Amino acid sequence: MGLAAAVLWLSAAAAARALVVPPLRLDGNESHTDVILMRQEVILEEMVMLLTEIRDTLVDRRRVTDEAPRDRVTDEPLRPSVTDAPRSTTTTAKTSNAPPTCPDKFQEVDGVCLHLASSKQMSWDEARVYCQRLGGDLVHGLRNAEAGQSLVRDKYLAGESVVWVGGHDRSSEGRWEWLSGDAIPMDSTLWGIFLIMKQPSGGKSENCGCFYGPDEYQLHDIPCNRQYEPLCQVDHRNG
Ligand SMILES: [Ca+2]
Repeated sequence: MGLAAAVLWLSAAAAARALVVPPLRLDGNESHTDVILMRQEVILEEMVMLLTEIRDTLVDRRRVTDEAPRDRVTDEPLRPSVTDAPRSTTTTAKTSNAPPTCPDKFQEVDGVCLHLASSKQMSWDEARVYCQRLGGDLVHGLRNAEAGQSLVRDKYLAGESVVWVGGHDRSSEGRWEWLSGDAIPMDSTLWGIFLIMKQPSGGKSENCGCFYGPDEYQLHDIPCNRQYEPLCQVDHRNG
């Protein structure tokens, strides 16, 4: 996601405005080190203010969605993407009329057996274990991920949650792949944008994939130890 990078970028702009630094000593003979420390303090104050604004915005959005009547969720139209990227391959979740072939707790979405563990917060590794105990793993594969994206969008209002998916670049930094081993192309329409940064943008500190609610559940990279809900996938019982 690159939050730290975003904050540093914005703080650098703020620091550029903070060219007038008050003298640290009464005699005005502050050292070069003193001036540098003062400017660093200004930058840190700007960073705190920016992070506070981001936190307050997220809290407000969470409060609005929490207060929304749940029976309105399914009537909520899909909102336009922040990226305006084409979503031609993303469809609304459809439940098959065919006899159920998915194991308990799983539902069929566009031919895929999926389970969204709502209200269960855990790390990416813990999420894998959770899904494996149900006989599957975190959702993986482009088609399956798109079905999962539809499920999450239909279940939640935008911005309400963040969901783990089975994409990562742990094997080789910058080379994203599904747990199946299939590559996730950098130009995939699944990737979203955080602030001004096209995802993935977190480098070595962000190696796990999630569907990020504030960005219409587009794919983002994020630290693997964050606590989110698992989106599990399992094979059909008869397939
Ligand atoms: Ca990475």
